[in-house]
Amino acid sequence: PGWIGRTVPDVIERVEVLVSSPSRNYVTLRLTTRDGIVGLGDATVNGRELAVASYLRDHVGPLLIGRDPGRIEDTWQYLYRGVYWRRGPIGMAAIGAVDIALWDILGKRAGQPLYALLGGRVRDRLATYRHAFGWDLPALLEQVDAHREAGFENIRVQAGVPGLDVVYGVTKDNTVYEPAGRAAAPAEEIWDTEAYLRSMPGVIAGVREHVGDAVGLLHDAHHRLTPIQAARLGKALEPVGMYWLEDVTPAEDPEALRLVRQHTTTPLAIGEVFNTIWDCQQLIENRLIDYIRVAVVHAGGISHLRKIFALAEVHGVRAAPHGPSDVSPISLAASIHLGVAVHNFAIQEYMGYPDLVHEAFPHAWHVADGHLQPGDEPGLGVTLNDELHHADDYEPAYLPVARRRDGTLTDW
Ligand code: KDG
Ligand code: MG
Repeated sequence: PGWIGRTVPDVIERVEVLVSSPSRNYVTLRLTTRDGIVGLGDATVNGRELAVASYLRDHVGPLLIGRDPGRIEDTWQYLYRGVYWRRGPIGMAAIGAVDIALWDILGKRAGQPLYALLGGRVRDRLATYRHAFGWDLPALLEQVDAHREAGFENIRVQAGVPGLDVVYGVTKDNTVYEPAGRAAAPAEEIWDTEAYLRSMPGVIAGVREHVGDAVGLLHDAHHRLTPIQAARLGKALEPVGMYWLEDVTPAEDPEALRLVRQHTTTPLAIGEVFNTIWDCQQLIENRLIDYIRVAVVHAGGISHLRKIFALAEVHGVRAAPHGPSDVSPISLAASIHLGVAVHNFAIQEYMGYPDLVHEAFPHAWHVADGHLQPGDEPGLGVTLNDELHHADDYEPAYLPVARRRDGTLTDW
């Protein structure tokens, strides 16, 4: 009776955690409220899917039942501060999934696309970059040309390395690239940084020569270099005028990037493996990077990304979230809504998905004229095609591990 004449808050009534494999593995959170509103969240941690699924099912889900879905920040704080052992990829991906799903519910309740609730558009369209790779320069240029013909203005370029059999971001036969292999244990690859440093600047310079000045070129070193090697690469690429050089050194060492920064004007990007604002605080406050790449799923959802981006805004660092095929189209939707509403958002990675993934997660976001658009459906604008989410399709898949030629384990 106390509620008569007032809006009765809705409550979360059902929590479902779906581990499925529409061609590759994803963990999806589906929250349903008493009023029948459905919110979707992505909780995929590539290669550790069942850990986050259990965290959600066994520890987080039961705490959500009966909660007001409108208390998004309070729920975030409850799931973060309410755990003595906090942070880390598994816990933060679980919080991220809940947060994304609650914003989705809020948008649907309001009948508004998420970007409208985040302050509305600050831009008409969102820049994106696609991946091009080729074992050698001619093969790489074929993919670069295909992306340009499709209207994309920014392209990540990865190439093979003479003397190596396997290289991150490339396939030897130039077919579809998917680093996670379905097997009981990770594949082992041999890595040789010196060979890479000898060949890569020339390949990237070759791409620049081919495309002219108008295309943004990006390259991902995937955390494999020492600071001085990274500095050498950055300097070698200065004449190319890169959009950015990504993940040059292992991400847990911010001081490494200070050394790199002292030697090169090539813009630096990092952050896809960060989980919280505290992982990037030093990098942002000391202006050691130009782009922060935190992913909405892995860094605590929309609520936490907004705080990271606000900190970055104060320090002239721009947002450029991770967008590989191992964050689901739900995460990508959240990122795109943020992307049109956040002033210091620069560019959204869009690796693309196999067709079955698009079918499994029908989505309002889309590509138009080489840019991303969130669409105008309420909330995130993503639904689930239940017929393509079967729990028994799940098979473990692992990212590779890398060893140097002498057998020492190194960063993949
Ligand atoms: O699961 C690992 C991938 O997300 C990562 O290798 C992709 O580095 C990546 C990128 O920039 O997309
Ligand atoms: Mg990367």
